[in-house]
Amino acid sequence: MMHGLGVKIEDINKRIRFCNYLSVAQIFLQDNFLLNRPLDFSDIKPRLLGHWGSCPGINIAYANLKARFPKMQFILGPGHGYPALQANLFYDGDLIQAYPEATPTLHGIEYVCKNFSWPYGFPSHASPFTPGVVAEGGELGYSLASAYGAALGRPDKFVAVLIGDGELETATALASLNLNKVLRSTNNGHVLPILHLNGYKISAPTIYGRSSERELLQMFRGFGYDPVIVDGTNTEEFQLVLSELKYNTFIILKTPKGYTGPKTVDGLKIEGNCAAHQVPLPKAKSDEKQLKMLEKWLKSYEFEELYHEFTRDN
Ligand SMILES: Cc1ncc(C[n+]2csc(CCOP(=O)(O)OP(=O)(O)O)c2C)c(N)n1
Repeated sequence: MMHGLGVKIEDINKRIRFCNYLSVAQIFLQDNFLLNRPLDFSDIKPRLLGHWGSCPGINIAYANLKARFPKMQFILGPGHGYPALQANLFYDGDLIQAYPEATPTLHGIEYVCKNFSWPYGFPSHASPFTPGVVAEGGELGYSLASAYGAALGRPDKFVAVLIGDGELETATALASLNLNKVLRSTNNGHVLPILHLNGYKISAPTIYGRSSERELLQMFRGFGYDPVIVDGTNTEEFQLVLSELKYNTFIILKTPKGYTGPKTVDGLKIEGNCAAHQVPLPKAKSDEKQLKMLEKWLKSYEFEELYHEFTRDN
């Protein structure tokens, strides 16, 4: 059903599920990509390498932004959520421009998943081999400055930038918050900064994750923004905020790190914790229990329905 906001909330949620599934599949699977048979140890990649924790928030941000601003330029602070970025580029048919095998078919899905973090395949981080990627990054802190730079002298541009909450602890990112004062003229494009508040870095909470909402709102107001807190798990709320953007809106996007992934593994909290940062089921290739957890996790996205719609519509 078309929402009063002019977008289909259901379609956005489906896209998020699609990209979450593909993110997990890229990290773990070397075969059985549609789960046509029970998952087996031989389906799992021999070396599990990637970052899950950031992916769900990236998928939420990308899907919501694309629905409202199809021509946006998207800048991703921490580039290690690459399975999510790649899933979205695949979904939109952007990846195929550089990789002809990334077709909207089962073969395309196999190709993208198998080649993630694979010798001579796709790297585990955003890189210059990725269509649309200008700077490889690696060092946190430059996303916001890059966004303002991209909009400079380009009134036609809409640049959305997802800044990691760990990233915003760097001096560079913090100082870049002042750039809104330089870019106010009408000759420049619109920059929409989004703080990806998933609460954690690699192995510890972030400062902003432990700040009160009042502290956060006051901080961004102090820099001249009009901050608004968005619950990333509520697509309707996100779309409402996107429909009412002002020139100085600053979105604080809250999602639990590793949202929709395993809740706990061997008693350790994963979802909503730094333990979700990289690979949450590291023993999936040898431990029966973890393999079953992975299967349950993948199945939770009900990918089959999405896959049929995706291959039919493209
Ligand atoms: C300047 C700099 N310092 C430290 C690192 C190491 N590092 C890589 S990822 C990361 C945590 C990033 O956390 P956050 O920005 O919150 O991203 P998330 O994965 O939670 O989305 C750190 C500290 C780095 N890449 N660059």
